[in-house]
Parts: sequence; structure tokens; C-alpha cells
Amino acid sequence: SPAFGQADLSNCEREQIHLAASIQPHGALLLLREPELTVVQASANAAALLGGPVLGQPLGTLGGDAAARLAPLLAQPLDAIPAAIRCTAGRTAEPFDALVHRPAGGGVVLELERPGAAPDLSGRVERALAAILAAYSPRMLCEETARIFRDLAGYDRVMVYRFDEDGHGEVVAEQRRPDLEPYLGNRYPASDIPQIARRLYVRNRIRVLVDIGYVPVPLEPRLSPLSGADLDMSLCALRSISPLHVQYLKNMGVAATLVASLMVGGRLWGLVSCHHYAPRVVPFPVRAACELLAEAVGMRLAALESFVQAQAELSVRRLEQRMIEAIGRDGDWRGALFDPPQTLLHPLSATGAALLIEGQVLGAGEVPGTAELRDIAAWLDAQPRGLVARSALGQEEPRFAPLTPGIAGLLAVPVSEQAGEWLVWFRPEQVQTVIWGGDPFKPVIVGDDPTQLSPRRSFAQWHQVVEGTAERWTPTDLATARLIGETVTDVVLQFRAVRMLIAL
Ligand code: BLA
Repeated sequence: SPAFGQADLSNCEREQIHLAASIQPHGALLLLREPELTVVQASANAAALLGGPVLGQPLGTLGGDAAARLAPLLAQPLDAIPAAIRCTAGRTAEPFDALVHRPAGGGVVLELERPGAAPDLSGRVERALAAILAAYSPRMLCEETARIFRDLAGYDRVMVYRFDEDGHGEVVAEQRRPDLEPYLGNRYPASDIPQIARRLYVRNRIRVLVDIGYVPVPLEPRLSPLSGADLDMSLCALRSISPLHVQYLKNMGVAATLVASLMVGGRLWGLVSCHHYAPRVVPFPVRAACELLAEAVGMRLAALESFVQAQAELSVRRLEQRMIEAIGRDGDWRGALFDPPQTLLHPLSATGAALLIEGQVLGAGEVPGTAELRDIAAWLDAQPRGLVARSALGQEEPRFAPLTPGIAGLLAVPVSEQAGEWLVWFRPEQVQTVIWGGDPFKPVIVGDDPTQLSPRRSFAQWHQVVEGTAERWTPTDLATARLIGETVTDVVLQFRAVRMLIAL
């Protein structure tokens, strides 16, 4: 795997970004050996910050109360969540905000930052939490989140990115300085955020880049004397940012960032990404508030998503009721499925749906023609019995490509034991659904030159990657489709039984 800073676009997926061996210069890092807390590795700026040499010295001899404040924390494991303290350190016992954790490989990492002007957070975190809890849809929650982060952290632009089933991203909410170009609706490919970085963002929930023009400060000695290897900086707040990503941000004109992870059910659901167009330091209490609020947003998202699933189940129950009522009233249940057409489309975010039964074809929204639908049903009959899902229909089943222009997603469930009887949903190609500030289809040459990295290149690449594909059906979609399929199957069975009894 390429070492930190040695990656290019061909191997950046494997860049060892947690082994940065350097920090950003707005603070200093000390690696301490227990139990005497001797400094065994330090960022090259530590001596200047603390007013004298640090290597080989016990923390307690460096001035200030850092060692005394640290001591009571060391009973904790500190290997997953760093602890925060206010302390003084150095010859002149200056005040610092400090973060403490135990990295893999041994020792205690102490990161010191000069405290910034502490903003008055009183009331704001409570108000933000209240707004998060009051949001009643995922969309509303994302918009609220962008507003909250802009208000609290004050960056020029705040975006909420959501990852899809394939790891591609979409800007689903945005708050920005009014003169900035909007990125709302912007899509970018999974490859813009390597897997290694995503795994890191699950563990380290908030990252700050203070000044894009910074000169990284190396750790001395280069390797941790405790492990004989590069210091694992996964949990370090001061960690240097990958030069590839720095180049990306430079190309966007961004000078500073703060990015928080949004976790839903243990999974990286998305990010809150804040951009500033001038260097920006965020004081520790603000970062801590952002981290807490991102946690709350993730929990609220989880609740809203399971609520959406529960709503879908409830609406299927209601649908069953309406089908049974329709039998009593009209002697037929099918109308209840299609009146209004949204009945079938909405629960699956589909743009078209069709029912094939007893030789008849009923459709709602954007669906292929009747002959094409019969072809599709014949093909479905030949598949292993059960649910069939495709998200790149024209590529996966090339003979359907000419029959279904613009359609790329298909989800089908049988509605009886008989051949040819199916309920089928459709989704369009994603590129047709994109909104983009500027001209989305302006050709961009996607080359291998890192100096070309930009959202527009990303968008062009996303465009290439998803060509011919629909948004993938989620596990929730599959569950909902199965439920509707089973419900219709039950109703069909009852209806046919009653019809047979009447015929006798
Ligand atoms: C990280 N790339 C990231 C991050 C984002 C993006 C949001 C996370 C940064 C963080 O959490 O601090 C991508 N940022 C974007 C995009 C927009 C944006 C798309 O604002 C659009 C508006 N990046 C590439 C390519 C590679 C790459 C092609 O575009 C590699 C081949 C690498 N991206 C890369 C790396 C990181 C990253 C290595 C990790 C940075 C780090 O944490 O050190």
C-alpha cells in the first residue's frame, strides 16, 4: 500500500492516511510513555510551543499542570474515544485545550491546542437538539442539520452528503453564503472518498482542516519508539490531511473544512461537510458540540428511517383493506391498487408500476408498452421463483435495452402461483434525475492528473460510473415489495376462492 502522501489516482484507495507522521501546525502532539509520562515522540513544533526541549523529558517537568490533570484520566482505556481537558503547559504555564488518547501501538497521545475565543454556546446546543428531535422527515432533518452547523460553526458553506448503497454521494441539503455557487443535488462517485478513509471516519467522527496552505509539521523521531512503526494517528485531531484531498479542496478554492460523520445503525450514512474560503480555527468546545449534534442527527435519522418503514407497512395493510372493500363494492380488487397511481409508486420511490394478471396489463406512471411488459413477464417466469431486482436492466439483460429506454431499475414480485402474473416496479436512469448548478452534461475529460480533481470532474466520473443504472433498491425497498407481493397474493387467492364458490 502507498505510504501517506505517496498515493496517486491509481492506488489512492489504499493510501495509509492514518500513518500521516505529521500534524497540522495549529497545535502540538506529544507521545508519552507510561507510567512516568516521558515524551518519546513529539511534533517538531512542540519545543517552540512549550519553551524548551521536550524529548526524553517527563511531562511533569515541562511546566504547568498537564501531568496532574492527565493522571486521573489514565484509569480509562482511552483507546476509542479521546478525553478532553483544559490544562496549562510549558515554561510559562500557558493555557491549552488538550485531547488525550491511547493509540494502537502503545503510549499516550497528548494533543495541545491554544484555546480560541470561547463562543457562548449556552442555549444553542439545546435549541439545536430540540430542532433535531422535532424534524419529522429525513429531508427536513438534513435541512435542519445544515442550518444548525452553519449557525454553530460559522463556515461559509455547509453540506449534508448522503451515501447510497454503492457508496456514491449526493448533496441532499446545503446552507451557504448567498454569493456562492450552489452544490445542492451534486453527485460524486464513491472513489472520491477511499474505503480506508470511510473506515477511519467511523472511528474518528470529526475532522478539521484549519488552513489549506499549511506546512505539515513532522513527528520526531519519525517512528514511534514504542512500536518501532509509524504512529497510528487514526484518533488524532491534528492529523495531516491526505495531499490528494488537499489538492481537491485547493481546486475548489476551499481554505478550511470541518467534516462530521453521520452514523446510522453503526454504518456511515453520510457526512456533514463544512467549507470555508479563508483559514478557520474552530475552538474545541464548538467541535465537541458539532460531534454531539452529529451523533443526535444520526440517532434521529435512524428513528425516522424505521418510522418510514413502519409507515410503509401500515400503508400496505391499508391497501389490503381497500382491495377487500373494492371486491365487495365492485367485484374486483385491482382498482384499489391503481387509484390513485401513487398508491403503488410512492412506497418504493418508483416512477412506474405494472400489474400483469389473468392476461391483462394495468400500469401506473412511466412503464414500458404492453408487448414489452409481456416479454418481461415471460423472462421473469424463467427466473428462480421469487423477487427479482435489477438496477442496470439494459446492461444485465441486454435484450431489454431497446424495449425500455430511460428505464434502468426493475423490481418484480409474483402475485400468484401462475406463470405470467407479476407486479413490477420501474425506476429511471439516475443521470436523468440529476439537478446540477451549471451544465451537468458539459463534457469533462476524466484524466489521471490529481491537479484536475474537482467536483465537476467528480460529477463527470460519477456520470460515467452510473451510466445506465438506476438508484439501487435498498433492503427496505425489497422488504416493502415482498410485503405488497404477499398481500396481493393473499387477496388474489381469496378472490379466486370466492369466485370458484360462486361458480359452483
Ligand atoms: C476525503 N473526499 C474526502 C472527503 C470528502 C471528499 C467529503 C472527506 C473529508 C473529511 O472527512 O475530512 C470529497 N468533498 C468531496 C467532494 C466534494 C467535496 C466530492 O466537497 C464535492 C462538493 N479524492 C478524490 C480522488 C481520490 C481522493 C479521485 O477525489 C483518490 C483517488 C482521495 N479523498 C481522498 C482521500 C481522502 C478523501 C485520500 C481522505 C482525506 C483525509 O482524511 O486525510
